[in-house]
Amino acid sequence: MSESSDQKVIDAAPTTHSKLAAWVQEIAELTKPDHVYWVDGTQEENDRLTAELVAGGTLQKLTDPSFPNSFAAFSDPKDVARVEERTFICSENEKDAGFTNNWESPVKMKSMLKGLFDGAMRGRTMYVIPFVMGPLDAEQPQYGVELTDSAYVVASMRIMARIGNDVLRKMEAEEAFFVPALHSVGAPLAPGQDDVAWPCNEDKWIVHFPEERSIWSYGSGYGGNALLGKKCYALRIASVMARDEGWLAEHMLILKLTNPEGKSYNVAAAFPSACGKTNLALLDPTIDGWKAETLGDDINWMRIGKEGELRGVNPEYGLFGVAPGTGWSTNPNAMRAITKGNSIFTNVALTDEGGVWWEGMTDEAPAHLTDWLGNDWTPDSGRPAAHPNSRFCTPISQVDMLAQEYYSPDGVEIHAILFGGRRKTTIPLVTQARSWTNGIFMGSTLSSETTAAAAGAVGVVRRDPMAMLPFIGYNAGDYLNHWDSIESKANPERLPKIFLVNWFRRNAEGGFAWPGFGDNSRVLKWAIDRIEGKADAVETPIGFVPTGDSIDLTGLDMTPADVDAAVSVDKGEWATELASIEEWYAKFGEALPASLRSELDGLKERMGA
Ligand code: GTP
Ligand code: SPV
Ligand code: MN
Repeated sequence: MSESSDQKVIDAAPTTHSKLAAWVQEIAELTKPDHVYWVDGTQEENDRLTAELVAGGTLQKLTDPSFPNSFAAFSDPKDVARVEERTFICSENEKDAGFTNNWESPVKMKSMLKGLFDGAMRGRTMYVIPFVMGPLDAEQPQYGVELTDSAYVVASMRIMARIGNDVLRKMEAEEAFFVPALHSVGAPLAPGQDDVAWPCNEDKWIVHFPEERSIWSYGSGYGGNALLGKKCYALRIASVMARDEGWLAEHMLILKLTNPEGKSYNVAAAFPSACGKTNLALLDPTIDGWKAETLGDDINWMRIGKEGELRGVNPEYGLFGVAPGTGWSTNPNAMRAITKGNSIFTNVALTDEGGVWWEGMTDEAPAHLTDWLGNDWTPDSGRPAAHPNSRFCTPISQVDMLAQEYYSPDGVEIHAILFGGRRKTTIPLVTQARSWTNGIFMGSTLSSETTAAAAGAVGVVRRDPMAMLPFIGYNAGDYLNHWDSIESKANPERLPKIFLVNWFRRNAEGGFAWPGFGDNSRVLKWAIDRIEGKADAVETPIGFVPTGDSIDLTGLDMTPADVDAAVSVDKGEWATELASIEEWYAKFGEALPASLRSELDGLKERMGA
């Protein structure tokens, strides 16, 4: 970078935040963009950036009036999901990253990354995005600044997080700490070189420095790899902050439920990627008199409140939802939010009317589409029109059922926690934990068949503690210990009750044993009735499951015997499960909390194993 452009960077820095100005200067010198642009977050700016993205071919403006002010983007086919094997936690000590994370020494990693980032933004603009996770009027606003050379990331971050001038002004006034989050698609342009619609690099690095609380992401423009406020900050870095400060940063939806008596309960639920968080967060109850309101669909920051209660806040500002399977019959609330407009769709199919479509949006597929790869598509094509990890990115404020408390910096009291995964067998529809630690045991052994949300094989059972396997920013054993220790930090009377759920169990015919979606309200009703001491349960070795007639089946074509089957605990299946849990726990070595080892021993004893 020449003297004069260095000067330009300093002059252009419209901030009195000296650390921020210095960091932007340092990164501009390293990455050598043509311009540095400070994002103000206004509508005019967004209109300008999206127009530029349309002109450059990254975005396509939708012309179907059902999707006002909305755009479609199509990624490089090699850049369609989070890349877990390229994700690193570079703590000072390898032990602090633990066996669930990739690790490299921070010094080595930084020096390698500095090489990659050297000149990485040539020919591009470096955007400076001041953002805050959670409300700006929080007692301690959690600031971040993302530097990125992707305008698509700017437009998406504007939906997913609170960004821009208001954030910057408040950050300056406090000369506040912020998480420095650096992102480049890793595709510098030589003078005169034409850009492509979706620049990226085959070499991808999603790197976290937990002690420094910083993020360096290189080579991908997609989702959680690039929108750094989301998984990188609000889960991986925040989980480390939470460990140090006595709170929890979790991969959870938050849902407010009000029963027919008018009493409200807030339920948080941790399910692995593409296992139903967004769907449950936008639940349309199928039982009379129950009302559901959305608080969050992916991330829940929980702190202990003044009365020792656990309080949850959704730090995000938008929904980044799996498109396929989101439809007018399965998730009308999501469809209503999406069709209000102001959305960015990535890797979905285009209709001939200039709208978008994906598998499951409507019962019948349109006769003709342009698929996510740009090919003609008809229902006979024999392949999906939308990528299985295609996404809608929509402001959460457009959700009609959004609870007013979403905007409250104090969040809401969490009354119940669900852990859930995608398992064809073994795991009952719902099981109530015997105690807090028994609930932590359930969370720690949570398992799910892998999905398209991450690169790699799909359908393989893997353990995913608290649905946080790809997101725990430190040693997983310490993480479980931290969870267990919440019991002694909180008011035991106010601790949430813990439940294990599985919407995906199969019946003898191979179909789903439970209808799922809106009917999950029936399971939530049972859980809340349990909290109120009203619902019946059977004690099994793994915990309390509903009696066949304690689940409200009104209006469903199901019998109590079907419920019995959906919640059955099969000794044979559990023998296999226990062996697999043993193997899983062995990986933790010394770091496994003794309380969880006793939980496993107790379970084996109860199982007669
Ligand atoms: P991420 O955003 O990747 O973290 O995923 P998520 O946990 O928000 O999952 P989402 O709600 O988007 O659902 C993922 C897939 O699971 C979709 O294809 C849904 O149609 C399907 N799904 C969600 N809930 C249910 C359910 O209750 N039963 C069944 N059978 N499928 C469900
Ligand atoms: C997930 O994979 O859990 C997502 C999508 O929610 S991403 O933001 O890409 O992580
Ligand atoms: Mn989701």
